[in-house]
Amino acid sequence: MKTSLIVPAWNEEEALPLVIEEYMDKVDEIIVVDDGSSDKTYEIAKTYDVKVFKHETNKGKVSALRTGVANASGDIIIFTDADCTYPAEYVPQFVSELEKGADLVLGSRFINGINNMPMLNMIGNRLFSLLAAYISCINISDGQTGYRAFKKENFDKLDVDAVNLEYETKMTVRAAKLGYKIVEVPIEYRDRVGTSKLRPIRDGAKMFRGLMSVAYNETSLIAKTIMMPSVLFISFAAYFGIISLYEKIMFGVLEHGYYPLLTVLFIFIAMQLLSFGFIMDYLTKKLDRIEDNIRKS
Ligand SMILES: Nc1nc2c(ncn2[C@@H]2O[C@H](COP(=O)(O)OP(=O)(O)OP(=O)(O)O)[C@@H](O)[C@H]2O)c(=O)[nH]1
Ligand SMILES: [Mg+2]
Repeated sequence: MKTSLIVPAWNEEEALPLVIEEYMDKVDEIIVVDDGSSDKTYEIAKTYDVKVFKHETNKGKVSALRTGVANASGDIIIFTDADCTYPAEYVPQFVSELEKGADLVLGSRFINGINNMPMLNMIGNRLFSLLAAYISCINISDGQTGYRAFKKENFDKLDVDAVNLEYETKMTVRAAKLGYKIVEVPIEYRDRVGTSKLRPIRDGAKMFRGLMSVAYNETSLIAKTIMMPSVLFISFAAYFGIISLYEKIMFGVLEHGYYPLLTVLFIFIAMQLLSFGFIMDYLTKKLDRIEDNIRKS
């Protein structure tokens, strides 16, 4: 199968040449999309034997990825960043996993441990992965990774609504919700070359919103119905929790000694309902997917 590597690049004049040279003999075609850079990214890309596209203004990473896929001729699409963080050596493994039947291959930065990511990004990444794993009932260590591969024919299904770095997480959750087979390949994550484009708080907030919206939109009606009452129980928990705190702070002792117990109980019920709903959702989607595969074969 033919492989197309998509490299979205926004002001990456320092790192881009290294990325192109490293991947050159690992893939059949490299597509660089310059996302309205103000530095020499475009001119540098043009000096190589790769396809280069240019956005006149900065449109965001996702727009760059889409331009890349639209112009790719391969059957397999690989995404990587233009900052030299993702080593090219894993490409053959990605391809082999897809050939063995994976629908989405993720290069996981966390399976083998990582020590060169800033603390805040690290905590954010771990939290998002846990949350994504919880709502999609799958065990993934790195749902945010920018290094990933899939068959081009699946792109329409995987292409979620997003602008920047919330895209990857949403795509991973969508894939899980669709019952796709997701395989993680442990990778080494290197220090970035050039300056970071990530704004942890802003991008983190967007990622959280994205995750919630994809969780809502991709969950089946039956699962939503099961989970709906949890809102009620969370409200109860909040009510009793706030009163307990208030009494403790104002009077030092609790007038209603059993309120904290009720708080915990309601949180527990809400969690149970949510978990049950997510599992129901996972099972129905998985069965649909198995039926689909049987029909196709
Ligand atoms: N953030 C961002 N990245 C873009 C944009 N357009 C293209 N990119 C590219 O998308 C990739 C991801 O951006 P990075 O800055 O590496 O983000 P990150 O990997 O989450 O964080 P760091 O590697 O720590 O900087 C890079 O190759 C960027 O050049 C854009 O509008 N915003
Ligand atoms: Mg990066």
